[in-house]
Amino acid sequence: MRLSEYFLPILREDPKEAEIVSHRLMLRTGMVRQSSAGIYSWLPLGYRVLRKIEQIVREEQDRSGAIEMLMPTIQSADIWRESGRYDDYGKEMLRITDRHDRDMLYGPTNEELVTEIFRDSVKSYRDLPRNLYHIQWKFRDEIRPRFGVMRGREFLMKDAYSFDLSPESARISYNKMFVAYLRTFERMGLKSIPMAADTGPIGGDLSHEFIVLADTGESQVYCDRDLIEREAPGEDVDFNADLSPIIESWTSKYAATDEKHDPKQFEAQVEIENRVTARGIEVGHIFYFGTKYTEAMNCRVQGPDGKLIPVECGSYGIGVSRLAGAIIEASHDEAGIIWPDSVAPYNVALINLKAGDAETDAACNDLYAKLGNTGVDVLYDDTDERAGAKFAAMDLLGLPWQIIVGPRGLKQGEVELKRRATGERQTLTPDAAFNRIVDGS
Ligand code: 5CA
Repeated sequence: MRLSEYFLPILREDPKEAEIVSHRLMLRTGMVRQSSAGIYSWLPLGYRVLRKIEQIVREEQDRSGAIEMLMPTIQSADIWRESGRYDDYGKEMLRITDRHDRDMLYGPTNEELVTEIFRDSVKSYRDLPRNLYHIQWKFRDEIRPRFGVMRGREFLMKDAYSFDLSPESARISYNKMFVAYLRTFERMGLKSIPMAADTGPIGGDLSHEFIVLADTGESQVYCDRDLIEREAPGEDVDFNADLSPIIESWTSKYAATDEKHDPKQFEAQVEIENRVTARGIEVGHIFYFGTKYTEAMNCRVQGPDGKLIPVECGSYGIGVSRLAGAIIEASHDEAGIIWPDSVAPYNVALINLKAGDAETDAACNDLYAKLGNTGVDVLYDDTDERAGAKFAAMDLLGLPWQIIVGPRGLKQGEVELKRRATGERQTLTPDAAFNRIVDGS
């Protein structure tokens, strides 16, 4: 993309309303724009990041055996009356009346809707287990939307729902999501920590939150240092194998807890030198709630003996739009964002120091075309801004690589290559710069 043709409304000043660094940087780099309290437009640069995050989430859900679908944002109140949650949900639910005076709502989550679909489509034990997920906008009328996309009213969530015949089988489905989550966040360059959690309005008796450590996190967490230093399961993990040893190693030997729980228990488990107190951002939350919704909504399947069995369920959420903010919280410096390669909106910032100079333009055009043809996404600053402003803007945007091309270097046949994360600079030929980027760091 040529900057001269792009839509990138960078702000020169720090926006006053932003209390935390990710919100400030997302507004300054023109990633998002608030349209009402807690409701955002994703401008072109931000939308690219959102799609990359979404794609990683999707790939890891698919790998674990979950099946993608798409449910609507608007739901009928009837199914929420059936489950008993219509009144419980209170003011957080955005209620809508259609022209026929029917009660509708903008879905804050989808347990009811997916249970209704499953109930009406699946009759036999032979069709279980299944895990259905979608990536769809949700609405929760939060009292205090804040921190930009981190606590919005409208936000993008991945929510998966597992359907099993027995509690043991449901536990296997839960474990698959647990491992998929560890892998998902690791691929985004995040250290996520699973923490035993309360189930709140979703219900049930087994639940974990996945927390990313960052100074501006909303909750105080205590965790074992070993947990922070552990690596997530690799690509070779077999989702059909018994995953309980992996889950055990992340939950019992190591420990994490938060301020809502008794820190005494944590202190009993974790030696003093290993105790870390930090702030955390909740990027995912998984629940096993058994037959809570299926009993209320009469979702049963016929077992091998012909008897009807209520289906065992869990639900599994990831805050897709919140992750854009969480990644910035975890990866930035004074100059701006430092995008991990996997979610960067573009891989390379190509900076032309003398737009209009025939030789410089030609060298830039050549690199732009070659990188583009290799599938490397380039944001090409072909404008006639002064060099200092271009450098500051590109550091602010935080793309993983910068190639700086100017007439003086080109006289020696050279360009400069900079790695944003480390600040490391190298002078080399355009071909060598190209090769280094294509080969990876
Ligand atoms: N039905 C379950 C699992 S699908 C559920 O709704 N879980 S949840 O309430 O914990 O939400 C799942 C994830 O969505 C959270 O972990 C969080 O990352 C994200 N999330 C929740 N509320 C917001 C919000 N107001 N703004 C941005 N992200 C949010």
